[in-house]
Amino acid sequence: MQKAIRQNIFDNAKHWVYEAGERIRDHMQQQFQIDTKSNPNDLVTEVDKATEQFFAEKIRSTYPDHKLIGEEGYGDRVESVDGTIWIIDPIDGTMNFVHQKRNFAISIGIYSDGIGEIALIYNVMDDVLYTALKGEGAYRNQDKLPMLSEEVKLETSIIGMNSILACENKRVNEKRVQQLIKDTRGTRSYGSAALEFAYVAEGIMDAYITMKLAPWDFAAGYILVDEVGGMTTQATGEPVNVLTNNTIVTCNKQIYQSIIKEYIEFK
Ligand code: 2AM
Ligand code: CA
Ligand code: CA
Ligand code: CA
Repeated sequence: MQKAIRQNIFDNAKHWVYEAGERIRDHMQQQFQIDTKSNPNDLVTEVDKATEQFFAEKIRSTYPDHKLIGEEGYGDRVESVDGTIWIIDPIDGTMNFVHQKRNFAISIGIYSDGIGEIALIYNVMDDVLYTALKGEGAYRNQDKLPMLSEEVKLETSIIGMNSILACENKRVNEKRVQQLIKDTRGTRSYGSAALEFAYVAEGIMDAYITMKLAPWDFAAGYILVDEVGGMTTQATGEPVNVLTNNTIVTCNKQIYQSIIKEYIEFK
């Protein structure tokens, strides 16, 4: 993607993210409708939907040839990575949004012919915007994030994961996951995949492991972590596919091999 074109898209995306964030904060002051999707704990609100619609209208009127993949169904049917694709989660961490009124993010990854070019992850209530442009590094607000430390070791690492991973688990050997928890300094679970990626990119968490993410959960985070020299693959070690659900390991490179080879064992 041409640099000037990319900068124009990024500038608009950033502007829209801040505007969407403001709308979400306003909307939260009023009553909003909460529904469930696949199960009673799978929440969606009218704010999730309104936010995705807001982006869909902006993108379609400004860039009619771009495509959109979004969680709430206002996107396009996208079957190939050709062209420019916006992959958007209007609210990542809806359960946090509903229950905690914080710890959720707007996540936008923009891909050109399958290559991740632009990432924005906006922690709406903390007003912290993580951004990245391919090859130009990653930022937390105005501050450039340093490359991830080469000194990181598993025994002093903090690892993000959902507690379900360590319980009885159909996909991976939970005994190995429990051993990983014992062998690291500690675990965290923030409830927003996009923010967990951002924390890995920021170096305040050394890995994030999960058995199921949709494209809108990881599209931005993948680009952000890549820009600080981190590693992201499926938990099998295979490359991530941005058009499908994936298992994900994203982490500091120093501990990647150990996590994949010694602790994640598919049944
Ligand atoms: P959401 O809030 O946008 O639905 C919670 O641990 C994280 O997992 C959030 O990023 C959440 O995104 C995501 N998530 C929730 N349900 C999911 C599902 N069925 N598949 C993949 N990711 C999911
Ligand atoms: Ca959801
Ligand atoms: Ca999500
Ligand atoms: Ca969401």
